[in-house]
Amino acid sequence: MADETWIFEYVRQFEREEYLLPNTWIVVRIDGRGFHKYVSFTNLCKNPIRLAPLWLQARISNHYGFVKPNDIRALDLMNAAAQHVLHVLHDIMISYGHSDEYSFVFHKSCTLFERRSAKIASTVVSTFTAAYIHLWPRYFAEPAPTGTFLARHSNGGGSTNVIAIEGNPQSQETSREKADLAISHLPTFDARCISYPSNHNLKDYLSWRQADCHINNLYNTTFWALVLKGGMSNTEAEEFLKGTLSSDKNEILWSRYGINYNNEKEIFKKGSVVLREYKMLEPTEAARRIDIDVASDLPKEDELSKTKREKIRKARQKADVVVRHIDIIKDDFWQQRPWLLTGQPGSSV
Ligand code: DGT
Ligand code: MG
Ligand code: MG
Repeated sequence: MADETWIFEYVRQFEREEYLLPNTWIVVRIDGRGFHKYVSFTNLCKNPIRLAPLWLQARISNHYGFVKPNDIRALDLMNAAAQHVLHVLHDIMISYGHSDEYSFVFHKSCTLFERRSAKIASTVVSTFTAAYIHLWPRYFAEPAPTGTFLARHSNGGGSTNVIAIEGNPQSQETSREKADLAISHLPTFDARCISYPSNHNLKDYLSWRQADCHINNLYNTTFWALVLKGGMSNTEAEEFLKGTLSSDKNEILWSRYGINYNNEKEIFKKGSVVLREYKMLEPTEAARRIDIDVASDLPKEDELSKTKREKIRKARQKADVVVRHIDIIKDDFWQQRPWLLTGQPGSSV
């Protein structure tokens, strides 16, 4: 039988590969599938009777009781899974995530899997998902902390009709029951590869994701304040916010509920950046040394000597992979961290 495999081998000809363009940045964006199903309304309100219709509706889809508008456990878990991906795949220079998504950026010079799109995307997403599932119990063993935005602001706004799990033993119990992952509701992620030809395109891509984080978070924060503190229905809050600008939402939060949006946690407002940490350059020194749009690149990996390749791999392996909640839109971010674009590991911190 073994000798006759050639009879079947023609089937290989049906396989098609997409090779990503050489010398372009490869971004793999992963996104949670159906994550709205993990959200709970029940753990947010001390007055479930008033919100009964909402509550009943939510029970249908809610499973793990993510806290609205942000569940720090869920975000920390996403970040830990992303850190693991950077530890495993040293060609990734930086990643950025918020909500249920993460973008992983491979250096232009990367030759991993001969730049085959399907191999790269599937390796990233399965590595991320495996870590997410493995680490889940570490982040969801405890009920959500009560320091979520509505709880923190419940005094300032003079209103008391909101959260928290702490004040609602029933919700606490429900939350514990839901800590274990159920086979019927295992979190999964999809993935796609995109290649960007210039440093400028790459920076704009990441800026776009961070701007999206800001817009969504401001909207969600205001929306849930109107619903949970202001007693509006979902539809009423949605209508109310139609056509409003960022400044209007900031004003609504402040004047109605005493919430200063600027004081919200950075992780909620800016999302999370995961990168290898080296010694940062002073902005002035950095500006002299690097023009971010034409930053010199490493030669293609296969053009480097084996020794040089090994040296780079080891330096990347040794570096700490850290999580930061900072502005990545401004040039400063890139100028202080030239290794992100050049691919040359910096000096250790
Ligand atoms: P998809 O991606 O098309 O399969 O559908 P979804 O449901 O994953 O929707 P998507 O990715 O557009 O939006 C992310 C959902 O995840 C959104 O409904 C809010 C939810 N989510 C993510 N992180 C948190 C969190 O920390 N707290 C809460 N309450 N919800 C979150
Ligand atoms: Mg999703
Ligand atoms: Mg999403």
